[in-house]
Amino acid sequence: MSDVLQKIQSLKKEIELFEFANDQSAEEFRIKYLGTKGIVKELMSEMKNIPVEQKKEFGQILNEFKQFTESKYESLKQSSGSEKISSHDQIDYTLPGDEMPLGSRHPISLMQNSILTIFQRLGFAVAEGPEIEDDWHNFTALNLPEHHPARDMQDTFYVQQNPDWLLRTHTSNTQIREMQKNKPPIRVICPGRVYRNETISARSHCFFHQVEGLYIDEKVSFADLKQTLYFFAKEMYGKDVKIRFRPSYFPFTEPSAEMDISCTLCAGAGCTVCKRTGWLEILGCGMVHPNVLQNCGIDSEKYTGFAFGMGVERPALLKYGINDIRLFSENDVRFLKQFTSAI
Ligand code: 2NM
Repeated sequence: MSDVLQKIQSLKKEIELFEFANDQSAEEFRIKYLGTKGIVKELMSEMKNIPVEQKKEFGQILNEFKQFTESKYESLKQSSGSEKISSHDQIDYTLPGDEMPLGSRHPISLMQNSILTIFQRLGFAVAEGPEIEDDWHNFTALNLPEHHPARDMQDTFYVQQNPDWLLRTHTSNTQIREMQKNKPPIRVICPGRVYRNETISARSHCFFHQVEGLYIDEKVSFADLKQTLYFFAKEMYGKDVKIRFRPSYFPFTEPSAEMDISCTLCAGAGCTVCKRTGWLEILGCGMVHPNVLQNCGIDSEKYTGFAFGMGVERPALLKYGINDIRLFSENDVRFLKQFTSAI
């Protein structure tokens, strides 16, 4: 019996010193001391070895030990619970959240979107087409004769496996596809990336972006072309901008013209950007050649139309004061994060 009493004494000391370590401590304590295979149960089973005359005394000691253990368990449980509540209380919900890094729109997208928005307001629908195109949609349909220099290997990237395929050299392929698909009136604006086999420098790249427009209906005239593009220039570059048209040549339009705007930096006085001319060339345009309409199944006796095309990189360089076109495709985040806008 004294062996057992000594054991109980040392167990009491052990239990007294039992410390809360984590949420699992209370449960570990319960299993060890109060569980069905725990120490208290084990001591109870000692009863059968105790002489009859000592059973009453042992029973009392054992009961007292059990209560002692149970109250320690209760206090452990409570302290673990209160610990939870206090760590919960320590969270300050008024603190600002972690900042989410916001991306920024690419300057080419910004410029392209401002161009598109102006024409969308005039009733033009945005149309997109493939960057890998066949010879017919990129050249033949556009009235480019078989041996036109633009088809030269030096200007066009051809697909090695099939030389009938190429990387489009302008977005006009999309306008051809729109004319094949739809009946007039047709009013589309076609943005996208185009490719030319050119040496990469600060001024030019082997790929760049264009926005081209097309309007076909009965009685569309050069006056419609001029007013549409004049409206565009004023919306894009400010109401005081001046425009002028110079005669030009494209195989797909007749007559053809180039449109200049008064220099946005010196307002026409003459500076290094406009090479002292006071003018900046911003787009090419013209009345769609009857051959092009016929190639797309549109009756050129009944319908006429105008078309225009402009690059996106040059106006973006001008607007943002950038001096190297290669920055647009280097994906340097220090460059890209400087451009912010809602669209
Ligand atoms: C330009 C200049 C002039 C043009 C013509 C066509 C089409 F498909 F209707 F024939 N699309 N784009 C065009 C006309 C493009 O870019 C400088």
